Amino acid sequence: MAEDKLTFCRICEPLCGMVATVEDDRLVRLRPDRDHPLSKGFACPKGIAFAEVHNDPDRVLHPLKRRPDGGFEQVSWESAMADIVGRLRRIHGEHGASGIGWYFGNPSAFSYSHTLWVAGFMQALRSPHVFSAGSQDVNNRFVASRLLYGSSIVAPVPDLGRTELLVVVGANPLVSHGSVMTAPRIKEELHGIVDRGGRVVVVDPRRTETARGFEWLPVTPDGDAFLLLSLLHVLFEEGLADERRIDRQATGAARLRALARPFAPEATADRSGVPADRVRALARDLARTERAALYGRTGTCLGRAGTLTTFLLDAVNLVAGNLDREGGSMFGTLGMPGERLGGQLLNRLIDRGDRRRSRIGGLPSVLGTEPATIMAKEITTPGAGQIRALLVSSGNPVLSVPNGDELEAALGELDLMVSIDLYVNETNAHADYVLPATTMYERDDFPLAFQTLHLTPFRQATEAVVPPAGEARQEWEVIDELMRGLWRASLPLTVAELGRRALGLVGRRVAPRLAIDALVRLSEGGDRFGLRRGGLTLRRLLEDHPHGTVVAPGLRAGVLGQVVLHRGGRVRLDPPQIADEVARLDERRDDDRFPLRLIGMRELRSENSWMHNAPLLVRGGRTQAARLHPEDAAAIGVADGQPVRISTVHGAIELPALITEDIKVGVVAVPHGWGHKGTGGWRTANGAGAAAPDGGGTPGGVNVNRLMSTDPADVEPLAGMAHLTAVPVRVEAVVARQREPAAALAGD
Ligand SMILES: Nc1nc2c(c(=O)[nH]1)N[C@H]1C(S)=C(S)[C@@H](COP(=O)(O)OP(=O)(O)OC[C@H]3O[C@@H](n4cnc5c(=O)[nH]c(N)nc54)[C@H](O)[C@@H]3O)O[C@H]1N2
Ligand SMILES: Nc1nc2c(c(=O)[nH]1)N[C@H]1C(S)=C(S)[C@@H](COP(=O)(O)OP(=O)(O)OC[C@H]3O[C@@H](n4cnc5c(=O)[nH]c(N)nc54)[C@H](O)[C@@H]3O)O[C@H]1N2
Ligand code: SF4
Ligand SMILES: [Mo]
Repeated sequence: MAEDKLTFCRICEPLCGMVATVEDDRLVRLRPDRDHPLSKGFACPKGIAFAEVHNDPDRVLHPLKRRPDGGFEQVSWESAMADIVGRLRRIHGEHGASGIGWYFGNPSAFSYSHTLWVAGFMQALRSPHVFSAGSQDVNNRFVASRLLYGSSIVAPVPDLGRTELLVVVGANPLVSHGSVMTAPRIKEELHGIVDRGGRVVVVDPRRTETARGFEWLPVTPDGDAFLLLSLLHVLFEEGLADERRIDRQATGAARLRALARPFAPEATADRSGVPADRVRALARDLARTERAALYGRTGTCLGRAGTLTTFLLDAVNLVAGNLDREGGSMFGTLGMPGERLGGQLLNRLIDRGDRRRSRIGGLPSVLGTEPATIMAKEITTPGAGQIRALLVSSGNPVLSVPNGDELEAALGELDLMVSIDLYVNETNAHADYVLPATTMYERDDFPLAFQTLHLTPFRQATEAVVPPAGEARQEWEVIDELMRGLWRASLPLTVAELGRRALGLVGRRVAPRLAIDALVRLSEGGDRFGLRRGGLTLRRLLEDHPHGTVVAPGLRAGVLGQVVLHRGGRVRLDPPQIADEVARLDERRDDDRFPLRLIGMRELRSENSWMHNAPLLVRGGRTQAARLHPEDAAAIGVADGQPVRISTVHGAIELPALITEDIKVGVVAVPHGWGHKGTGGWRTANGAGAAAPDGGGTPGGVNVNRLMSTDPADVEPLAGMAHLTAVPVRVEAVVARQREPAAALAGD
């Protein structure tokens, strides 16, 4: 019998409400939840197509073990776990904790139990080698926040519902649906700004889907720091800075002003690609519009100076008088008693881990994770601290981190590799074990990581809507078993384990949902453990509010004193690290061999590397193509649909050109997440993405990250961010002779 169950999507950050139709414990259909207070019946194609992922015949449903001939065979959980624990013990004995590494990918952020248990495990093990998708995504945000606010975990969000001027820098919310902010129906939110008589300006090298709907301000890739310094220059020098608010909210403004002084718009136009008069006009608008906000995302994170750029975005908001103000850039809080103290303790813990420098390259850690760019070298470089065993959960770093070829080769050198995933992908194709994970609809959940990023404070939790398929298990259960196996084998006791013993919890599972119940009860709308009658508990949230519940009508202004942990609750505008980064801008040199700039882009029907196996998402013929301006195409003599070769010193890829006026001259845009070359077990993805008119595409697409550098000198120094946008490249037409291998693969 069919039954509808209420839940929510956890592929990307809007967390849209979903109705799952379940028949005999099988998920048969997903549709948007019309009664969800925020998403109100919206879901994107990926959210709907997830039913195909869930029921994918290529999904891994049993533990797989590598056979000597390289293939996989099905084994029992018992034998897999016993072998893994035994080998980890041996490696730990011979090489110490730092012989063991863990990479956890993007989907882990959407599972509270997964995140908490990986962190707990690696903390207990005390290995420095924890890696995540963060160093390819957002770690610069955490470091900029640490400098500005004294807290790594504070991030402002643009108050879309009340702003009159939104400046989007390096984000494409009409496709990505918004990131580092949770705002379902974001397209409507943006149109709402214009309907109220306001404006949306999109600063991007490409006239994106978002830019096309609003005002496009083209920028040179990686020119943002120059543009932002010039905005500050104009705000200060034209007397537009909101001095009263600055005095109240911040320290170090005089130094920031001095830092921005040499960056008059006339002096930076060359570097930012934005004409001086437009910069001056924008600065004036930001200062004079009552409610204005600047918002930046991956386009501002993945260049050479992501921490600086993110720092400057917030600084412009503050100096123009738009920080911590309705309609401006605002801070979400949990509304918990003692939240500031809790933040202080948490940050102290984070800081302790983050003071470490990596063995290779001496790079910083962020939230306890090292830059994934150096993961391959940490595996291949001999000496104390060399990684011998790697665990990968919900990640596909061969396609997502710089230089996938180097990483792939490195994986072959490991003594043990274990992955927990839904699929055999291009990364865990090299594993000794692939352990089957539950999908999001087979686990209970609460979006822990996104609680303070909601533009409308909101709580929703879900139970699993179906039992695990096959022998799939939740990540935390696997990790729990690993931990118990290792400690039973009497690894040195850690503080965490001593705590467990003291609490009499030895041999007992502490379910992660206990922690979530406490958070729901203590935060806004919660029952405060009985002090507030009728308030939320996790159980009430699940039973009485299956569509979720809004806990406050909007974000509150005037919370800066609470969220900022620097002395006096004031934002710090003059950290020396930022002055150093500004000085470093001068060191940028062009290389005539690589005259174009490569940028990334996301596609509506992809989610990084992992949804190309869903027939609904790849139907109709999709081509992974390189967007190129007609002038650049003419210069190399390539016509629309014909193949181009893009190269750097690190590698080369070939894919069809898509010639378009919607990109700045000198810029080429290529989507990431492709490059399914048949090593992974996803049969549809391996053939997708090649539908160019003349067959110039490669089935499975190509991995753009083959072009990227893993030289520690190319890693952003403050946050260890990978350099993935504004990458200098050469683009050439592919002559027929050169492209035989691709053509052969395409079968023509
Ligand atoms: N459909 C879909 N949605 C997704 C994802 C997906 O793969 N597909 N991925 C999810 C994930 S993991 C994330 S992190 C978010 C990301 O969310 P967004 O950051 O909003 O997504 P992008 O489309 O990568 O937008 C980055 C924009 O920056 C521009 N850009 C590139 N270089 C520069 C530069 O130097 N300066 C400026 N100003 N702009 C630049 C690009 O042209 C692009 O438009 O999206 C999430 N949502
Ligand atoms: N050039 C370039 N590279 C980029 C980016 C870019 O903009 N340009 N963006 C970067 C960004 S923002 C990100 S977030 C990274 C993503 O990088 P990764 O996280 O390394 O890769 P994904 O492609 O997201 O792969 C996720 C894996 O998790 C599996 N999975 C999905 N759901 C679950 C689950 O519930 N449990 C488990 N155990 N597994 C699951 C999928 O099958 C897939 O194998 O890519 C980064 N790489
Ligand atoms: S935008 Fe799409 S993928 Fe993202 S949460 Fe909503 S339905 Fe899921
Ligand atoms: Mo991401």
